[in-house]
Amino acid sequence: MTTDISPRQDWTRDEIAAVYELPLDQLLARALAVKAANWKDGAVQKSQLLSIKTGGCPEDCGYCSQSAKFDTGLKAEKLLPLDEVVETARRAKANGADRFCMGAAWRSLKDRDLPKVAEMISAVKAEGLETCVTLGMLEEGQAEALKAAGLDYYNHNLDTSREYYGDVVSTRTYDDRLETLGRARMAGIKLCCGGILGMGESRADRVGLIHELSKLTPHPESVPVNKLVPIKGTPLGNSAELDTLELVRAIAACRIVFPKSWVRLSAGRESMSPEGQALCLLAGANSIFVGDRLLTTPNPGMDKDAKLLESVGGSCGEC
Ligand code: SAM
Ligand code: DTB
Ligand code: SF4
Repeated sequence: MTTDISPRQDWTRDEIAAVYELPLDQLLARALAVKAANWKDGAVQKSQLLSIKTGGCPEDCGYCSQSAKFDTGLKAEKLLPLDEVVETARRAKANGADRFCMGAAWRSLKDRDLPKVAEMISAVKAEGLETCVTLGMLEEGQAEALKAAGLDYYNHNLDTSREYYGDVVSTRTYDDRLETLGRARMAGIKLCCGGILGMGESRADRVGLIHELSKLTPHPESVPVNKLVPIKGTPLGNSAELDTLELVRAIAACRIVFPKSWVRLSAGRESMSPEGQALCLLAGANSIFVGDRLLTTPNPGMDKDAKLLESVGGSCGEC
C-alpha cells in the first residue's frame, strides 16, 4: 500500500467515491497507514475560536445562527475591543491551544475594519500563537494587509458540493468562495478550508466537496470537517442527525486525499459520544477546536478533551 505519497491534485470524483465507499476496515486501515507515514508524532493540533463580531450578518447561510435573515434569538454585537481579544487568546494559550481563530459575522471585510482586525492579528501573534481569521469575502489588497499583520491562516469553507451549495446559501456563489481563497493564497496565507456534513446532502455531495477541495493547489493546509450544529430558527434547524460512521468515512477519506494537511474534527463534537469522537481521531483527524465555545455554540471544553486525548493516547496539553 502506498502511503507516503505527495498530495495529488488529479483525484477524480470516482476515485474519491471509491475510497469513501471502501469496506470500513479497509478504509480505516488505509487512512491509518497514511497518517502513520506522514504524521509520525501523532500529535493533535488544538485551535481555539473566538467570535470577534457576532450576529447581524446579511448572508443567508442556511446553517448559521448569525444570519440576520433568520430569527435565531442571537443578539448582534459590535466588534470586540482589542484587550478582550488578547486576554482570551492568552487564556487559550495557557489552556494548551496553539492556534487562535477569530471569526466575524461579515459578508466581506470592509476596509474601515481592516486596521482593527490587523491589530488583533499582530497582538495574538505576539502572544506566541498561530493566527487564523474568518471574515467573509476578501477584496483585492486586503489579504496582503492581513498577511503583513502576521496572519498565518485564512478560514473560508466551501461547505458542500458545487451542486448542493445553492440549496444552502443564495447570497453568494461557489465561485465567490474560490475567488477569496485564491486571494488569500496569492498573498502567501495558508488556507483553512473544509465544509459541513449533515445538512441533508447526499454521500455524492460529500464526495463532491472533497473533490473540489482536492483541486486546490496546493491543498488547504487545514481541512475542517464540521458536523452541523442544528440551530433553531434556521432552515437547517430540523435536519436529521448525521450518522457518526458517515463522519468517520468522510474524515478517513480526507486523511487519504489530503495526506499532509491538518484534518480537523470541528463543530458538532458536543452532540457526539466520546467513543464517536475517538473513532474520528483514529480515522485520521489530527486537529480539534478546544475551549468551551465555538463561535456561538458550546464545545466540550478542557476536562472532557483531556480525557478524549488521553483515551486515544495523545497529550492533554497539561500532562
Ligand atoms: N462569515 C464568515 C464566513 O462565512 O466565511 C466567517 C464565519 S462562518 C460562521 C465560518 C464557518 O463556520 C462557515 O463557513 C461554516 O462552515 C461553519 N459553521 C457555521 N455555522 C455552523 C453550524 N451551525 N454548524 C456547523 N458549522 C457551522
Ligand atoms: C470552521 O470550519 N468551523 C468553525 C470555524 N471554521 C470558524 C466555526 C464553527 C461554528 C459552529 C457554530 C457556532 O458556534 O456558531
Ligand atoms: Fe454570515 Fe458567515 Fe454565518 Fe454565512 S456563515 S451567515 S457569511 S456569519
